[in-house]
Amino acid sequence: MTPRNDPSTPPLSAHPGPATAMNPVTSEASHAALSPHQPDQLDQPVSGLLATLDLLRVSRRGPVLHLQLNRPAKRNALSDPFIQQLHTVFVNMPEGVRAVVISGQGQHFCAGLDLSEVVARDIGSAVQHSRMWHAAFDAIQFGPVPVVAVLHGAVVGGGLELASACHIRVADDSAYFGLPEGQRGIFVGGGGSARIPRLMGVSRMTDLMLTGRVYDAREGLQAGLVQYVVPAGQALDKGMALAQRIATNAQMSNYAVMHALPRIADQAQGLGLFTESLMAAIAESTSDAQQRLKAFLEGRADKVLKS
Ligand code: 1HE
Repeated sequence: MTPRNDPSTPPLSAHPGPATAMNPVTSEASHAALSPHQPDQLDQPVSGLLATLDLLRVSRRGPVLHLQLNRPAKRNALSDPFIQQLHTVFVNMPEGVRAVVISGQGQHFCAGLDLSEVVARDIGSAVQHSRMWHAAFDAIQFGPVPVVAVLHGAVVGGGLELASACHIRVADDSAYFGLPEGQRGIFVGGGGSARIPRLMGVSRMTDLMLTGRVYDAREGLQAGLVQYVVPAGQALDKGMALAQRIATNAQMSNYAVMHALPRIADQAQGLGLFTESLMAAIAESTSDAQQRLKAFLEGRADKVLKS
């Protein structure tokens, strides 16, 4: 079986010309994916299409692709080309990448929607604008590989929507979370109403939107917005280490976690259990799974130990 990317929307390439969507998962795990964490590896620049994206700084550390939001003068506010460039990356994932880290340049992760671009739109184009964000963020959530968001400073509005499309969120102590749409006279449009309540519940999101309440990093952790909080300045190291670890998993297992788990959670229990049985059978039938199981039974694999 060769699973494919979910997003059916064509790539919103910021560049003319065909964008080649890679096949995200092969039936055989690459041995590159099994290479151990190498903390001394340095970020390498990428070449080709991804190197031409001016709003993202893209580099690679072994199997991990690092995307830095690169518009610090505007606090990484998400303009239309910014959203298109993010989408382009996830439908043009370089061969051998097994996990992605997204972080922000400057003092803040992301100030959300570029408010200077919000002009009076007719209803049709406003819907299209929101759907463009949906397509890009779906390409992240249901894309080829797991994504770790590294958060610091402001993570607000569309910035929180972007973070919520990622699979793991690591915040440092400087991070704070808000949804100022209410104050701006608008509504979430980047998938926030679907994703954020799944992390912290409708009532907490309602509070943030109605009252303008801002959570600090610890409150974000307690609410379920982030899974890790580390001291200021350490989130990138932590996020990178997690991504390197994720990259050593069997690709089909990662695929199942990203694509099957959230869908099963949305299904009635009977449907979910049936979906689970299919996904479990697919995962354990890969040669990668067979090799890993054999390695454990022969005493060649790590045990699960208390950390
Ligand atoms: C921006 C934006 C932006 C900064 N769009 N230009 N998002 C918001 O409501 C958050 C608005 N931004 C802020 O509250 C603050 O800028 C921050 C707390 C994020 C950062 O403050 P600070 O003091 O570090 O920076 P600054 O001086 O406010 O901003 C620096 C520049 O970035 C300045 O431009 P400059 O030309 O005067 O230097 C700002 O105008 C610009 N800037 N944030 C445009 N967001 C799909 S729907 C999603 C809906 C939403 O995301 S609503 C939430 C929008």
